[in-house]
Amino acid sequence: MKSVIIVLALFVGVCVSYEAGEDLWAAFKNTYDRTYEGIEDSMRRIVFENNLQYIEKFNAEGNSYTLAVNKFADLTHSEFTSIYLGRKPNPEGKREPYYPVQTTANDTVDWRDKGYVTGIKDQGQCGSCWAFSAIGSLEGQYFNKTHKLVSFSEQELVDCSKNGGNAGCQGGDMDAAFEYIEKNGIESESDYKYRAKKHKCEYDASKVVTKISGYKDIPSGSISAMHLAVGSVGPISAAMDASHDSFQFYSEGIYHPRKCGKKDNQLDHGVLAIGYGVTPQAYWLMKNSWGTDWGMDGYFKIAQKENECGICTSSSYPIM
Ligand SMILES: *[C@@H]1O[C@H](CO)[C@@H](O)[C@H](O)[C@H]1NC(C)=O
Ligand SMILES: CC(=O)N[C@H]1CO[C@H](CO)[C@@H](O)[C@@H]1O
Repeated sequence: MKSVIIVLALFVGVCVSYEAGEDLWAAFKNTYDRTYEGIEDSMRRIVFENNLQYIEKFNAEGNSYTLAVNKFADLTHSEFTSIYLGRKPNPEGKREPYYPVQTTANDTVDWRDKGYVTGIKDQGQCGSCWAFSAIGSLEGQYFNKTHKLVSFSEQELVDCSKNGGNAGCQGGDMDAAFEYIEKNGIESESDYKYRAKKHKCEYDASKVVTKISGYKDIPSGSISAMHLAVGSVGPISAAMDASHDSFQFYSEGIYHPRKCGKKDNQLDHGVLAIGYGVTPQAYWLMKNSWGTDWGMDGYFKIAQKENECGICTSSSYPIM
């Protein structure tokens, strides 16, 4: 039963809060570039936590040496020996970190002015924010490449992307969405319309408009790297902690709640950073997917300082 709950907690991904305790596991995966899915993820997490407990207990005993979490901390001892004594693992992770090419960007940026951003969409009663976030940065990069602003299909991701724990209306992750698009390509919104409900996959390869060659992750937690990315690359997909009561009722101004998580496991909403500004304090300009009748005609501003609500924690964009 416990494991079922853990599996569910891991499957829902972005859009729904995780249970506490996931943060160390998330940090480990981030540091060592692991991508696990579903049951494998929950199993690895249990192994990791057992090892961590072992290490902590060991160190607390005050031995003549101490232990530390390293790249083997998600393996049982027998796996470690069977793998590393004669066999190498085949890590699936293919995240490419983003390294800024430019060292400066404009003080104020709004990609809507450059034609990179489609109109506000509405996810409806479906936890598909992750799909909207991923599609948003894809639309920007597609515009950069083709100078055509095309609305792409969130529904294809909802129905067809089951990789990386993506679960349609039950939540998902933007990077996993990119991996799906890299493999299968993406159809336009007009060919594969949004239903706000998971449906059987109706993917049609002949209708694919574009593929991507991969995606890049902004170095986790770096406000300056995020600033350069948003300032020079285009709209960037971002996850945030949207669990504070006030966000539901946000209207305008710079969002800066008293309590807001920054850790990956606390980020329950997928959004799109489409620019930034400095007045009256440094903020990110964000596109949401809750219709135009929420926030500032569907948009909102959020404070930059201290990586507010984790905007810089798990952000990324596709490469074409
Ligand atoms: C930055 O400012 C320059 C000069 O005003 C402008 O030409 C350019 O388009 C701006 N870049 C962005 C991303 O807004
Ligand atoms: C803003 C942005 O990403 N611009 C890029 C668009 O694509 C060209 C290459 O085709 C890049 O040189 C630009 O930097």
